[in-house]
Formats: sequence, C-alpha cells, structure tokens
Amino acid sequence: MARQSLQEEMTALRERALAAIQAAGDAKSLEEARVEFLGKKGVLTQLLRGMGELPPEERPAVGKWVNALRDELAEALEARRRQLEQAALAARLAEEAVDVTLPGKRPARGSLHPLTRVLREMLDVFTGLGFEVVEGPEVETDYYNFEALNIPRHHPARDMQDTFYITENILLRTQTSPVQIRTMESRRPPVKIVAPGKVYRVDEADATHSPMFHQIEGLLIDKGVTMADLKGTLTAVAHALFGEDRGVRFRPSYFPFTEPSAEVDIECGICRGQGCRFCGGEGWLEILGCGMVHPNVLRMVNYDPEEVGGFAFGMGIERVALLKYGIEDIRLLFESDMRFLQQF
Ligand code: 2NL
Repeated sequence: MARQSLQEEMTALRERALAAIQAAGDAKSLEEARVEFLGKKGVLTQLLRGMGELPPEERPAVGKWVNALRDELAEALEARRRQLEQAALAARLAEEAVDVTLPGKRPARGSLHPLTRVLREMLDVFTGLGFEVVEGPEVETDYYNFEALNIPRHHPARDMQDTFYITENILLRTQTSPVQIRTMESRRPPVKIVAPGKVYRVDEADATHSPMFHQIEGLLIDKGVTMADLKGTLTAVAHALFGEDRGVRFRPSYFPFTEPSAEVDIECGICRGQGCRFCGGEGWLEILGCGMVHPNVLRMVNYDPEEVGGFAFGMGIERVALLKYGIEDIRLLFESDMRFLQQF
C-alpha cells in the first residue's frame, strides 16, 4: 500500500514539474521552476534525501526513477528554454520587420524664398537691359559709404543713431553705393552696373522696417547720358516688374549723391490710382529713388563731369516683394515661418 502511494506521489510530482516547465512564459519563471524541482534545495533533492526512510530493497528502484526524472526534467527545461528563445526572436523579428512594399514618404519639395525670387526677377530685367551684376563688401569704410557719395559730415545719415559703426571709420554699409564707387574707381566709362546685396540701418523692426534689408542700386555712366535715358530705363524696369499696364510717375526729390533727384511711383494695383487702403489713399506706391549722378561724386572717382555723366538709382528688394505679392509685414520675409514660405 505504501509503495502504491509512493508511485502515485512520484507520478504526480513528475506531472506537476512538467506542467510548471510548460507553463513558464519567460526565462525568469522557467528558472524558478528549475530551482523548485532541480535546485539544491529542490523537490528532487529532498526526495533523494528522504530515501533513507525507505525499505532498503526499494531504494535502488526509487533512486533510478529519481535520476531518470532529473534527466527528463533537465531535457524539458532545455526544450522549453529553446522554445521561449525562439518565440522571443520571432516576436522581435515581427516587431522590427520592415514592409518594403509600403509606399515611401516623399520629401517635401522646397521652393525659392520670395526675396530670392524677386531678386532674380529684378536681375533678369537689368541684365536684359545690358547691366552687369557686381558685388562688394558689407563691412565698409566711412569714405566709401558716405564721403565719396557727397554725403556731408553732419548729414543725419551719418549719425551714430542711424548707422551701425564698428569703429569710428568702419561700418556696415547703409546702401550698396560703395560697390559702385569701387567699380568706378577701378574702371573707365562706360560703366553699366547693378549692385544687389544686404544693407544695414539702425531701425526698430516693424511692419515696414528691418535693421537688415536688401537693395539693388544701378549706375550708368557714359558720354552724353541724359535724364531721358534715366526715365526711359526706369519706366521699362517698372513695367517689367509690375506690368506694362501700370502707370509710372517721376516726382522731384533730393539725395546728396544725385542732382537732379527723383522718386518713382507705380500706380496702385489694387485701386488703379483711385486711392485705397493698400496705397494709403495715395493711388500710387513709391518703388525707387534715382537721379543724375552728382558732379562731386564723379570727381571723387577721377571722372571728369564735363566729359561723362550718368544716372543712378536704388530700390529696396523687400519693398518690391511686399508690393508684388501684397505682403503686409516685412518681418514675414525673415521669420522662416513655413506656413508663409510655402505659399511661394
Ligand atoms: C533710394 C535711393 C538712390 C543712388 C541711390 C547712387 C550711387 C552712386 C552715385 C549716385 Cl555711386 N547715386 N545711388 C542714387 C539715387 C537714389 O537710392 O531710395 N533707395 C532705396
């Protein structure tokens, strides 16, 4: 009877052990099962220890059975370990799988900045009229930025308040005119150039001002250049940029470096000259300043004003961009807001 119950106990133990091994869902619970049944203080070890209480004739059979069970459980543990490992690997592979048949994500296509577009369009117009594009330094001397342009010592433009001075004599250019002075110094007439680039003025940023902005200045020097050449050229430029149907007018103005001087307006594209919110009720929008190059400026570069003369002009690129595209705040051009830039 005792043997019968030992048999049953051993069978139940075997089933319990195999079930625990099968039930282990990860390496940790599998190890717990191993310790419980095969560990130094495990169930099987204890069974072997308790053999002393068995009748001697039963010990070899029970010992043999325990050893067989130990081998069987070790094998089951190893099999389960491999199973778990493979399941983990399969799960990882499934998770990391790349579906190479999925359509790719198209990178967003970039577009040119509105300032770049306007600048290129303007340069196309000027080169189409035979002007050569020249560039020069943004850090300039007082001489090239002011003195050579006939801007007198106490002119407000030379004020510390308006110009970014680096030292007493070195500054950030406030126009691109110094490029034209340098070009005239290094060449003999005829000179027919445009100078685009960044310029700097001490200004609080607001809807119409920025301490850095872009300008294109132009210069034509030759024998016998007249105000009629200026008017014809700049009218053609205004029409090319804003449309042939837009009215263009010249108003007398003043610049130290030109005489006579004028400002050029284009008919408001919204109200066609009637006056509206966009043009501030004027019917006209100012687009550039110009004039016949002052004899003093010609003398500064050793040109003889009795022999040659010409016209010059300057226009803000931001201003043209705002007018062409109906942008209401210059700061939009510098903020890199994709919602704004993607419209171009
Ligand atoms: C404006 C006015 C102007 C010039 C720039 C110039 C350059 C030389 C000689 C004479 Cl080297 N003039 N430049 C002339 C008239 C106007 O710009 O309102 N710019 C935004």
